[in-house]
Parts: sequence; structure tokens; C-alpha cells
Amino acid sequence: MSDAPAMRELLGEDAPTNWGKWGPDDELGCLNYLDAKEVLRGAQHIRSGDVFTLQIQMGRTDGPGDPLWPGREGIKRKNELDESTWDGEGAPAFPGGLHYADDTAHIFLQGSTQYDALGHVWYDGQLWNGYDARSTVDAMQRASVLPIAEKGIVGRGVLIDIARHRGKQWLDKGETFDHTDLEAAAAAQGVTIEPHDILCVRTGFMKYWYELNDKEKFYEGFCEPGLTYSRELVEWFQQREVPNLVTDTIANEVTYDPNSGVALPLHCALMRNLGVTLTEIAWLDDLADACAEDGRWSFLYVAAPLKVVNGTGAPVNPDRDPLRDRG
Ligand code: UVW
Repeated sequence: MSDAPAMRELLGEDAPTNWGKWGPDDELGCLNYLDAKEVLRGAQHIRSGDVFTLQIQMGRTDGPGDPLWPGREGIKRKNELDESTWDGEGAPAFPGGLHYADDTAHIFLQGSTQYDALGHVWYDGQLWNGYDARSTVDAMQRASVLPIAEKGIVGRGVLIDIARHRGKQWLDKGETFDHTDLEAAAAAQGVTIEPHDILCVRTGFMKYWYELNDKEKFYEGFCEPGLTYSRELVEWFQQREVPNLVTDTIANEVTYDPNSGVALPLHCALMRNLGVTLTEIAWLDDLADACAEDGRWSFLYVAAPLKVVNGTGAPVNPDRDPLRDRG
């Protein structure tokens, strides 16, 4: 039995929240900050026509496969129809002789680059905005990914490259950073993290997954690098009104808070309490290289997760900058 404190004890009875801020039925949380004005603010950064798609490849069968939170499985894709269907008897016969291929997939909705629903994690029996955790049973009735997908996420994105800032290819397992490190890296990059920015943070850990090419070693003593909990960090997110945190790690934060041993406290402090949407397993390396090359770290960010009814999350292929700002 772990002697880590309960989530409530770590985060405090008076933990910062945004519950009720957007009404009793809200399911978007801080994405409410991304109004039309924010879309136009993001669009002001359009200069070149470069496009960066930020999803990892889904269902790779070579190398280490897809990176996953322990206990999840990668996509299982299966051909249902292909040319061999027409080898035998009973194949569909279309006038004109049309053949086609179809496939099915069994997927964990969090098994690739993804948006988490605001109801994805909870403690003390309540989800985002105070919804009853029993509303997750059988199907996520409140704060599912659907409202997020219906809205779409568009605004000014900013990329903070912590790995580059620390002179590393990737952060070590369990290596932490906080809001002051984000600010320091931003200053070194010559960019400001502005209110309502979609905050993208690169640790290099996705690159580590593919370069290491060794699942066993990757999961040995599993503890991803990432942001680490403090009250000040949570207040920083609340004051900055960050709508969406996007990282190239499986779970957006250091897996176990090094001070308390609690697993994923920022999921609770940011997602459940503040309504910050989390996006995980993003591929940020190509974008980071391009940003470093031309010294620009802000862009128009566009993402549309799949509209999965009652989904706890949904795969996504976000774009940084359909037309990235190159000045
Ligand atoms: C968990 O919440 C366990 O994982 P993730 O947010 O990475 O989907």
C-alpha cells in the first residue's frame, strides 16, 4: 500500500478551481477562452504556408510500435475486405465489377495522439464542474470529449522546448520542470507565453521512444519527465487562462510527483479542477526544429478531435500552423 497522501490532501481543500465559471452545464472548461477573437489572434501569426501535423503514426508494426500508457493496447487494425475477397465464392458483385478494401479497428481512444475529455480523471467522486463520477459508468454522460470535438480548438499556439533549453535531445525519466522553467525557456527563445495561448511543451520523450526502439527499457521504472505539481504552478495556469496543454509525453506531467509519490496530480489539479484540456503523445520534433531554425515559436494552432459520443477522449491529428508565421 502506498503511503502517498490522498489527492485532496495534496491539492488542498481550497484547491484553485474554475467550477461554475461557465455555468452549471459547462463541458468545455478553459476552451471557453478560445472565442472568435482568439482565432483571429492566432491567424495574425500566419506568414508562410508550412504545415506541421502533430499526430504520431497510429498502428506502426515496425520498431517499438506505438507509445502507450501502461495497460493500454495499441490499435488493432484488421482487413475486412481486400482483393482476396474476390478470390472465392460469395464475394460482393457490383455492376461494373467494382472491388474495394475495407478495414476495422479496435482502439483505445487514448492510444495515440489524443484529446482527453474533461471527465477523463477525477477524485472524491466528482468530475470537472462538480459532475458526479457515477455519470462515467457505462458511458461518459457528462464532460465527454464530444463537446470539445464539436467546438474544435483554434488559437495562438506557443511551443516551449524544454529539452532544447536544457541542451538535451530529450529529458531523462522522471526529470521535472515547472512554470518558472517554462518562463525561462520562453525568454531564452524570445517568445512570450500570452494569456489564452495553447501551450505546447516539448520534452523530446516521443523522440526517445522511437530512437530507443526498446519497449522494455522504455517502460523500465516507468516515470515520464514533465511538469511537476505545486500550488504556484496551478495558480499560474489559472491566471494565464491556459486553455489547452499539449505535450510530447504519454501523460502530460511527471508520472509520479517526486515530493508526494502521488500519480498524475496535475491531471486532477488542471483538468478536473481548472478545466484545462490535455493533449498527449504529440509529435513536436519537426515543428521544434523549424521554430529553432527561424527563431519563431508562435503559430496558429488548429485541432479537431473525433466526435466520439460519450468518449473519454479521442484521437487527433493537430496542425501547428496551416500557415506558420515566418515573419
Ligand atoms: C491517464 O489519465 C491514466 O492517462 P492519460 O491522461 O495519459 O490518458
